Amino acid sequence: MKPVPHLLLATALLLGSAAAPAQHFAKPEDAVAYRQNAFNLMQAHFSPLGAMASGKSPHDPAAARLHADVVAYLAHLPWAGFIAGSDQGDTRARPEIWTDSSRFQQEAADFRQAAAELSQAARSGELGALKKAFSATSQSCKSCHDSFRRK
Ligand code: ASC
Repeated sequence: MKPVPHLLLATALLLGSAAAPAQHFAKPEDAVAYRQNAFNLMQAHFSPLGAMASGKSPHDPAAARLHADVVAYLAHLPWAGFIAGSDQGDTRARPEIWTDSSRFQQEAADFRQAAAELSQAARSGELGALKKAFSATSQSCKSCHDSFRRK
């Protein structure tokens, strides 16, 4: 077993649906960049899983495990970037993130849980499990975007 994915998984499972520690940002735009970078990296590792789930690319269980572990780990990161005052500038974040923050935090927790389950599904090596967990995770992305991200 490769040490890095294993360590990532152990950490992601340990964290469970808990939030990551707070970050310090000198300026609101640094917080925006931080969360956007986390989401961009997540997308880069989520999309090959989608290709496997849809049959656009062959099921490669080892690659799926690595991608899903990375997604499960990264799922903890962006939330710390939604600091007060970072609703301005180059962002699609809606004000509801701050005015309805308990619902936003619940969406984030649900997503971390979905991503942890995606990682477990990928580690089963079963394509059916991967498809199901990919779909559930994708629904979780969409649910949050529908309420909290501008078009
Ligand atoms: C992605 C991506 C998203 C989500 C979302 C799921 O690959 O970039 O924002 O999945 O489309 O509905």
